[in-house]
Amino acid sequence: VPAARDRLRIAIQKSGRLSDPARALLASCGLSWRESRDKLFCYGETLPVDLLLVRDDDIPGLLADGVCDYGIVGRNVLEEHAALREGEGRPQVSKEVRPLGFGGCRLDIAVPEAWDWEGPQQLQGRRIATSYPGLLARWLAQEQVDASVVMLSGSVEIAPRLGQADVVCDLVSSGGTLLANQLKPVATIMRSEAVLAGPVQPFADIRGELAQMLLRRLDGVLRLKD
Ligand code: PRT
Ligand code: ZN
Repeated sequence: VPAARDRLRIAIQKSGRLSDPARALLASCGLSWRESRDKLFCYGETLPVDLLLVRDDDIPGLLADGVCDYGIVGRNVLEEHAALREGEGRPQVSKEVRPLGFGGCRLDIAVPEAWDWEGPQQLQGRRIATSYPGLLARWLAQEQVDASVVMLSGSVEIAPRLGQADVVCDLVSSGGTLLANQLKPVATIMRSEAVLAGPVQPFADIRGELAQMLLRRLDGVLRLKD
């Protein structure tokens, strides 16, 4: 059982695509912070809501360990963590609470431009490079395709040219990166955007009230946006 706390802690990406919009969104909810010198921790001034600035990949684990109460992270990262947990037979302790409307992208299968795409069965026996082995394995099982997953933490699109894999499963937004690597998207495994992730279980201390207030403000801001 995690210790009682009287402040909320939200993890956001330290630097990357989601950092600025995440901060801007929370600021428009009326939050402000006094930054610590090392800028890993921002102490909430207007409300007892602090920020932890981390790598996006660390956010699901920080939530699962109860180090943070909420996180702003790509659905792709959150769901990958959930898929790996599920594979290990561990229960889910965090979930998507709100979609946030920025950071949109797709997790796509992309094949060499010259391929005539006939469907997922064409991936049978192939090597697929990805940074999302959990989500890919889940999709392959659903499509009843037996393929080998080559885990790469970056530069996935170059893997076919390097002979490391036949096709890729990677995030796509404009499609420019695929094009530059002579690949074309043929199937979408997941549609993603930034989400607010939070606990499955409600808070048993004052954080419950803080969370309700935060969500109320967030809903107001999100409603104004669309
Ligand atoms: O340092 P840290 O680990 O925190 O950052 P990171 O480099 O892992 O993450 P970052 O900032 O690149 O991405 C954070 C999140 O942004 C992702 O988890 C997605 O939810 C979301 N997002 C939205 C994207 C993209 N769009 C995107 N295009 N993440 C990555 N990309 C990549 C894509 O894979 C391709 O290689 O950007 C490249 C360019 O994409 P195109 O299609 O526009 O050419
Ligand atoms: Zn990352």
